[in-house]
Amino acid sequence: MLVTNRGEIAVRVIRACRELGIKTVAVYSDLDRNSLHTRLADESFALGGTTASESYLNIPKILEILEKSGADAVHPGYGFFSENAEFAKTIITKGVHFIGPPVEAIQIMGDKISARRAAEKVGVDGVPGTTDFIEHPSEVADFADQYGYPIAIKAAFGGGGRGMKVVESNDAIQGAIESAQREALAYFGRDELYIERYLTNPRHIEVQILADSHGNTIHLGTRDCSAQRRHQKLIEEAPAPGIDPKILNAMGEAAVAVAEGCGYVNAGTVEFLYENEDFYYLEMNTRLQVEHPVTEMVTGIDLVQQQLLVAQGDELQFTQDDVQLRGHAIEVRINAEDPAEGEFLPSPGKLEKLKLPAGFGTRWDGGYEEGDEISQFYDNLVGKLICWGETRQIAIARTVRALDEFQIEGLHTTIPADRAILTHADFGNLEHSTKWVEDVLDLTGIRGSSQPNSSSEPNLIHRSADIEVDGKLFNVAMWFPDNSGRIRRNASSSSGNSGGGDGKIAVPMQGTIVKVMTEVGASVSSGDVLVVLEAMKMENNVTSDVAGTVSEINVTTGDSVGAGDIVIVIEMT
Ligand code: MV4
Repeated sequence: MLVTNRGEIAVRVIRACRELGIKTVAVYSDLDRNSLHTRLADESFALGGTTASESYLNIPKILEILEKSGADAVHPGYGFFSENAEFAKTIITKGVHFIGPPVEAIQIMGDKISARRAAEKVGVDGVPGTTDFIEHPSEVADFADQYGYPIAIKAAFGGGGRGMKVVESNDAIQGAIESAQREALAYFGRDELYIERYLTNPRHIEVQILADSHGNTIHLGTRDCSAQRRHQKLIEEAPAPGIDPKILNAMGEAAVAVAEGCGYVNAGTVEFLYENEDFYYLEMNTRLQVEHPVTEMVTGIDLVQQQLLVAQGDELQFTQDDVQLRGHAIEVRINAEDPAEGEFLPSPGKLEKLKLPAGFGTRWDGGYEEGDEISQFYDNLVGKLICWGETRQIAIARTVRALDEFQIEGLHTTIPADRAILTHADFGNLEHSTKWVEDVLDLTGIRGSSQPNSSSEPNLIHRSADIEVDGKLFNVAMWFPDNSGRIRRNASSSSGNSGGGDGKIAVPMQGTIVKVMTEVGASVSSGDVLVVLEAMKMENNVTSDVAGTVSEINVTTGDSVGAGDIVIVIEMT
């Protein structure tokens, strides 16, 4: 088995292969030479290069290694080429198993409009919307006349919220279309758009599908992925809580119908939006998902093992009636990001210390060991903590207990934010929807470590030590000035303004300039958008916090910028 991925999912697949006696071949970039997935694989081949596009997305190099290794199967993991029909076709054409669905199923579900049509064909309704590309802005206004605002404008070849814009009124239509097209073109190379009525407070519910090549298609229950921020899932759970079992079963049956309708084989996920006791089909993901472990924990079924068995032609060894859900499971994605009071700023670095939790019902799917590096060049997921409990309350308590056992030094993680979510009454009482993390949760004071507000002392190194005083053990946190001569950046606030209203406009995080919205000599007021920054997979407006005249523009479209870089200077009036 050639595993064309990295990090925790590569480790996950390699483990499942080893348990079945399947030899494994890993690939690695220059930065991943000594990574955990290469340490666990039977053989490892160098891809060369550093960035994802130079390495894990380098198809000629992957095919060369496929040839050299003699592998007769390829597992893509998730992300990268996992939903790329051309990649799957290339692999299959070489007589090599692609661990995933048939190419045609990938193609049907890759385009959101054909995916909607495929669902409607089997009687599964999506959110009220169109199944043709938007040809003219007037179509959006006409749709609004029929369904009212808000309306979601979505990229037909998009996913994960990219290229999705919400329109609240007629005068916002043109700008939203242009922004959605820009984002879709930048990310997917396609800018076709379609529209749906926008559900303002839905829960994001998905159904795990498993189908063999003998016509057996079953579902393995639901997952709730509503705790997310800017379309980045933070916490997932199974089964979806607080929903009538009849509705959950109806979602499961609808998902099976969609899978059967497109000739699906292997593992896949059908996504729904749930609001006011009703559910609407959203899209189908033709890959194994990051959050698959919560389904494994409540069903006792190893999904990667099932993928491998299905791919070698086996029939499923259990029927729909055999699938019995027990208890509740919660997954926390632990990313190398500083919650930074809600900014979630990337925090790559070396895992100087990584002590993991353990105990009953406590699982860690991680891609790294102590001493490994979390690079800025790849997804910053360190690993996933998955906890099972007889009830949701026990699962929550166990997850919080396990989070408190982590000892991670050398970089910041999202753990403080994850803990804030899990211990919040709204989460416990199921009063959260997909907008809750961004619109309701207060992350004031929640930062990468409990060090004091670092804006006054931006270069502090956090260390902790066990100190015994009169026979009693204390864990003492300390902060030392970091005199490593790093460049001091302009302290920047959340909206990208410079900290002190001095006319020096800095960006709040690393990213790419998508558009400069002003010019030298222009008069600007506080709050005017000056540049559009693509960061954290979204477009972010960087606004002025002063009034004056633009005197310097230091960037242009396509420039990469770091947190705190001054991009515009304004001569204040
Ligand atoms: C929606 C929606 C509400 N109404 N479509 C987000 C990414 C992709 N999976 C589809 N998504 C959504 N589509 C309509 N018509 C809500 C979401 C959504 C979401 C939206 C905003 C903020 C967070 C979200 C998390 C999950 C789903």
